[in-house]
Amino acid sequence: MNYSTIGKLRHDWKRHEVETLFLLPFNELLFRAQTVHREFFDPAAVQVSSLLSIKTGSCPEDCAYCPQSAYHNTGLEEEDLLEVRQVVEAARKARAAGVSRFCMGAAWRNPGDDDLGKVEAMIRGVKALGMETCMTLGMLDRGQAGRLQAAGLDYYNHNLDTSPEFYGTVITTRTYQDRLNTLRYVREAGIKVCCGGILGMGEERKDRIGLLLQLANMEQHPDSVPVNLLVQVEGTPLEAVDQLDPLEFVRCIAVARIMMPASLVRLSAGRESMSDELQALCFLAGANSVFYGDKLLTTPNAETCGDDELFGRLGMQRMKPADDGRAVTPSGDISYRACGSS
Ligand code: SAM
Ligand code: DTB
Ligand code: SF4
Repeated sequence: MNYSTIGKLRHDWKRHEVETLFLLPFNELLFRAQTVHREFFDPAAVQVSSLLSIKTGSCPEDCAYCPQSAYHNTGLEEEDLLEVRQVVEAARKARAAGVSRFCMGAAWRNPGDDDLGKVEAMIRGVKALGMETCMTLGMLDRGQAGRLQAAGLDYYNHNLDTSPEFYGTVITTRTYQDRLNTLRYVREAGIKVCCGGILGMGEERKDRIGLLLQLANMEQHPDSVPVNLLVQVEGTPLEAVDQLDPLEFVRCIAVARIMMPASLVRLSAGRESMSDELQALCFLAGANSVFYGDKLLTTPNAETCGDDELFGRLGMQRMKPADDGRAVTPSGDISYRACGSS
């Protein structure tokens, strides 16, 4: 691969090129990823999203990683679709905590048309607060994607999760093509795409490469790429899977940054189990977005106090809504309050 092509948006990545990136000495890979990152983003800028589960549990899909699948007994407390005012209130609190994007997730295979009215009202209510909106509701048809766009939805999260080859060992109730179809309807409707995957599900490097190839060779790169580290939940089939080498996780972030240089790469689920130093390496490798807040959808997230402290220690500045992260001018104020101090 020609190093000088790094930094340009490409949609024709070949497997052998990605394999070559993974085989680089770690420091060389991180240097290249950080170089690309700086061509497209202010390296001190971090985009901060928060999550709310708007409908929890008893999902008809059999995703082996997910605590919300009705196929697994995880002791999760189920909850029907929340009321619009509950959702807007949660978003208001998140905004007050400095969050720019509010992501709402539902444990559905697909939304019913009856539910969409309420979901549209949620989008309008959260947008009225001046926040970016993101929804993840499962599969959509063209009409539903159009309705969400008309309600003002900014992003739709729909993950490919892993390679096409490994997909069937993790999920049997839908196909990779189902996922690609929804992603196409979302793009065609004019909604920004948030699409990534989960690492550490027992897949091999070739599957991680397969996922990255799918994402980076889309006609348009996903605007946001969430990279989740599996949260191993008791009662799911993946509760005891071998843990991924943390440095392999960092390599994946770096390769994602190089392949999709203009996308937000989000250090997503799994941060609770990561040290500050590992997260700092992920930021160095090009991650520039996180989920912030005490909870992900149903599992605990890294604590907000610890995150504030970490951003302070690393001199990172939060992006504002609609900020593209290209030119966040560091304020020079990198003071921070340690957790627990008044
Ligand atoms: N039901 C919708 C769907 O599957 O698209 C939306 C909600 S689903 C929980 C959203 C994403 O959460 C999944 O695509 C998966 O990538 C991620 N996820 C679920 N359980 C996870 C876990 N235990 N660890 C890491 N990521 C997980
Ligand atoms: C994404 O890629 N990760 C988020 C969000 N998109 C919806 C979800 C993580 C869920 C982790 C398990 C849980 O809390 O239920
Ligand atoms: Fe349902 Fe989404 Fe969980 Fe799969 S990942 S079981 S579709 S909530």
